[in-house]
Amino acid sequence: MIYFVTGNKGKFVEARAIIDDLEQRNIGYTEVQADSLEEVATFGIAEVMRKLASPAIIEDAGLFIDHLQGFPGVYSAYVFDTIGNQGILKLMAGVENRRAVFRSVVCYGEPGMEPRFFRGEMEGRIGYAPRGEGGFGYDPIFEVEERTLGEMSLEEKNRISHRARSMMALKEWLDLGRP
Ligand code: ITT
Repeated sequence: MIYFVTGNKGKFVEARAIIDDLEQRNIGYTEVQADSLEEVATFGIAEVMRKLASPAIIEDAGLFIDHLQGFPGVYSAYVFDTIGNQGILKLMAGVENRRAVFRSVVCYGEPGMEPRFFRGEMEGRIGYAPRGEGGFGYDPIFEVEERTLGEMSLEEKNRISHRARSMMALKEWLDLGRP
């Protein structure tokens, strides 16, 4: 059994559909201000290992918008909680280049072991208005081939998402016996 330390139920449900053996723990950790998702995760997993001392993962994810030079990126959680999807749509008003990428970095820790990282990405576009009731966070404004992630079922999102890819990479490594 592996703990997934996150306060985000949506993330957990998506990850759990790929790796059976996960249990959500919402014990929190400090998200340092850093330039990369990896750096945030490195500090996070060290803190989690001090608290839990058992196999655990954390995940840092972010939305990187081309036209905004990668913003909100590592600030995605703060930006979502402040200006939200409407704020992003405002920043993108009248912008033609709507290309964006979701990135996920999963960090696996175990007592006495160097942390391991697993990454996933998904390309898409920022829509013009929120659509769909599914998913969480930026899902209603992120389009992949005409539909937003908010309009997809969990199974559909998990066929293409950044998180599904990083979690699949973790799963493969676990299935190989953690080489
Ligand atoms: P934890 O840190 O507790 O895991 P969090 O929601 O703060 O939960 P992140 O810092 O990784 O997680 O998330 C960055 C932001 O990006 C946050 O607002 C999420 O809602 C959003 N986000 C992450 N993955 C997403 C996805 O698959 N679809 C839509 N939004 C997503």
